[in-house]
Amino acid sequence: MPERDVAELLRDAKRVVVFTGAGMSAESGVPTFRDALTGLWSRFDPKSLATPEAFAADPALVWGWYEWRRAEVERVRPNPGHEAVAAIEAHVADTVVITQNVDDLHERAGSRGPIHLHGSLFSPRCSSCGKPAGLPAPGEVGGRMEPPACAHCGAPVRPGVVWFGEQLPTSALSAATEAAFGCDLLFTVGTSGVVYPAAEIPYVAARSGAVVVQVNPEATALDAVSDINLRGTAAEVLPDLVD
Ligand code: BV8
Repeated sequence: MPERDVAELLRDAKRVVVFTGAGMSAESGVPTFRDALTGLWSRFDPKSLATPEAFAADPALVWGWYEWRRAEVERVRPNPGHEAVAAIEAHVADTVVITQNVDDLHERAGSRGPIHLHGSLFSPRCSSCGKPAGLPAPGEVGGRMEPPACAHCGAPVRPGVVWFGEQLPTSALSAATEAAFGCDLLFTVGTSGVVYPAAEIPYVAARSGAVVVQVNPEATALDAVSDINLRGTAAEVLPDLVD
């Protein structure tokens, strides 16, 4: 189905879900999850670094990686793909954005309140008592950094993200599942669809009768559940779908 017809589907939709992954932020210059392993971290597999075990073994290595990634995000801007998602929300009142990304580019593009299934670089918390911690003042990043101590209990502060082997926030996952179950059109944008349970979301939408449209320059595991595949990048394809 060409992009023109997808624009028509969008015009007739009652509830839209936009489900995004690392590819959504690629054209802003944010390294995708796997591309973020450069320099000090280039010898690590993301699945080994983004884990509670890695943080317990070497908090400075892991905290330094996230502070470097946060500085990278602060250095860039939302791309036309993020802006098109915010435009969809302005056109279709009942639009829910669900992201696997830990950056704040959807918010900075004007999206009202994306559901962050895997947390955020901007919400560090205590690794022991769980209390929210403030963001450290900007400084030199790129290497090991000792995590700050929690102001309440003194334990190390950790990034506010969901690591491999950790449960997703129950409220985020149930809100996302409920939105997918009730939508009539779901866009999956810039995700390889391999990380669960997040990757379940497009299947929930498909099972409840929604049309699933994938935006990705490459084939992914989600080809299997997509009714329409728009083979292109987020910043190229999405702006053409909204007037
Ligand atoms: C959990 C935060 C259980 C941290 C991340 C089945 C069911 C449940 C769990 C599992 C399961 N099978 C395996 C598991 C375990 C695991 C998992 O899924 N492993 C995978 C690798 C097989 N899942 C978990 O551990 C989850 N937790 O299940 O807990 C549990 C239950 C009870 C009690 C305790 C525990 C937690 C997973 C969350 C991990 N955290 N992020 C951080 O960011 O550092 S995941 C991280 O990787 C990202 O958030 C993202 O979700 C994922 C990367 O995926 P993508 O976003 O898709 O990015 P990727 O680079 O892969 O692909 C980019 C795509 O974009 C590509 O397709 C590319 O073609 C495209 N692209 C590129 N440029 C563009 C573009 N598209 C459009 N435009 C462009 N310009």
